[in-house]
Amino acid sequence: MGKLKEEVLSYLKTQESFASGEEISKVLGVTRASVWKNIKKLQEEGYQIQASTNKGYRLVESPNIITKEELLSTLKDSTMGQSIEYYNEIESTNERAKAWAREGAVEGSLVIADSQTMGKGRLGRNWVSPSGTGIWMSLILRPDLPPTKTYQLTLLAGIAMCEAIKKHTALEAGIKWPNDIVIEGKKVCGILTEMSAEVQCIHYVVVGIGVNVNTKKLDESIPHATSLALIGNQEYSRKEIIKSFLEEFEKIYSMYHAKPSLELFLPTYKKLCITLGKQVTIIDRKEQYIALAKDINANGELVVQLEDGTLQTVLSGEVSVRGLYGYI
Ligand code: BT5
Repeated sequence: MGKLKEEVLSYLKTQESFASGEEISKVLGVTRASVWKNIKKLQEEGYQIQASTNKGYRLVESPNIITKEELLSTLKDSTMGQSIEYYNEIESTNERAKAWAREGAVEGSLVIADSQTMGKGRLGRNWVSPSGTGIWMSLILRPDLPPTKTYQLTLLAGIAMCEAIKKHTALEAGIKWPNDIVIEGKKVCGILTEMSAEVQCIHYVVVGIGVNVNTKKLDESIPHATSLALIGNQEYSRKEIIKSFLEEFEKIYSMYHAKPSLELFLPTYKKLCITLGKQVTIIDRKEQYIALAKDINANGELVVQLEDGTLQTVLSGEVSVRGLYGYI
């Protein structure tokens, strides 16, 4: 059923005006009754489809929901998002993506959920993922890279998400090294990259991304968080942001894959990186110290200057970076 519904939706999208039931049934090679059945289903999901006895059907408006059909119908020729699993509710899209990757999911496969009951941050932290408001998704990659470079994909995903947010909302998002996307000093998006690898080769990488899009009231447990809607004072289309992200990421990823170096992307990353030039507290497993964030090096590591003047590199994944007086 899903496939035909998706095809009917795709067809209506290509039409400027009405398409008759007969025309649709001919093009798709199905009966008029099944066209009508699928139109009804789309209407139940919130698509406004005008039906006229003489003229046929016309898509007036798509709802602000994320469905697999909707995404697949807008992502025709891309590798990223070519295969999608969608859940109304799931424990964690990263966990499902890892299982799917072990089952053989191809590169670009995407798991999306409307809500997560056990969304994960880094280092065992929790990610708040309520229904109807956010983007909670995990992208499966199978890069031909040494495993030590995997964390660089997090930086690239951050750039792609900033671009997607800017394109769709015109809001200026920055990156708090390494993986938080921040607007007006508050976190709107987090990225969690996980992988399965041997010493020399990567089996798969899962890039998990959470974005607060239309959240009106954030959970009390996350006072330094915000949403695109709270900043921009309007609701945004989750699927358009997902689509823009996948397009941006696909471009960046293929360039990076052709020449696995951050060189081309560092200027953009540094421009977006709000951590640079700030006094930060570095918190790792053993200790906590204050330093000045000076630079991002060619590997994507943060270079900090300690109080005695010595420079030190900080690897992502191992530490948290906090501003001296709060989150950034
Ligand atoms: C992250 O971790 O920022 C990575 C978050 C990745 C979430 C995505 S959603 C889809 C996929 N499936 C998953 O299960 N996870 C990924 P970290 O840097 O450790 O930040 C976690 C911290 O951010 C928490 O301890 C909270 O303080 C804060 N936080 C939790 N939920 C938040 C939210 N919705 N918005 C902003 N901040 C949040």
